[in-house]
Amino acid sequence: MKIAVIHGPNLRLLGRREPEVYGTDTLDDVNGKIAALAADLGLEVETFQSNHEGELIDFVDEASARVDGFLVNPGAYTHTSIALRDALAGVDLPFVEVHLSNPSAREAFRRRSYLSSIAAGVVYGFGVESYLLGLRGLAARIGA
Ligand code: CA2
Repeated sequence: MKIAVIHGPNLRLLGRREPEVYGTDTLDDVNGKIAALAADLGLEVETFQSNHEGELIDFVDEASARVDGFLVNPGAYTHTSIALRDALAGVDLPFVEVHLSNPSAREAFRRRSYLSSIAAGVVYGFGVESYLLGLRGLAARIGA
């Protein structure tokens, strides 16, 4: 089984700015922790980050031919992108939405997610552990 991890806009800044909100792990650190757990779970994993909505949508479409599910931190597109929702709905594979912070405890505009109602599950607020918990959930969901 194989999954793809998608990091949305600005997440390449991880560990370099706003550590009080997003922690001190860099994106490479996060990807390394995901890769280690994926190996334990017997999963293949590939990762993708983009600051561009269309690139994220193209990746969902292309990767859908070779993966069994997605672990997605859509960043700010969580709160704005009907197009990313449509892309994930259209490929008919399970995905888990994860966030480092708890968006519901922040500004009001972060309370709406266009993705959560079609996600297999959501994990918010545990820093890098959100990705690892989400990966475990996704693995169980795809029967890995
Ligand atoms: O908590 C999360 O994981 C978010 O998806 C992060 C997004 C934010 O727009 C969502 O509401 C919640 C922001 C990602 C920006 O990442 C940065 C990392 C370090 C420094 C600055 C931005």
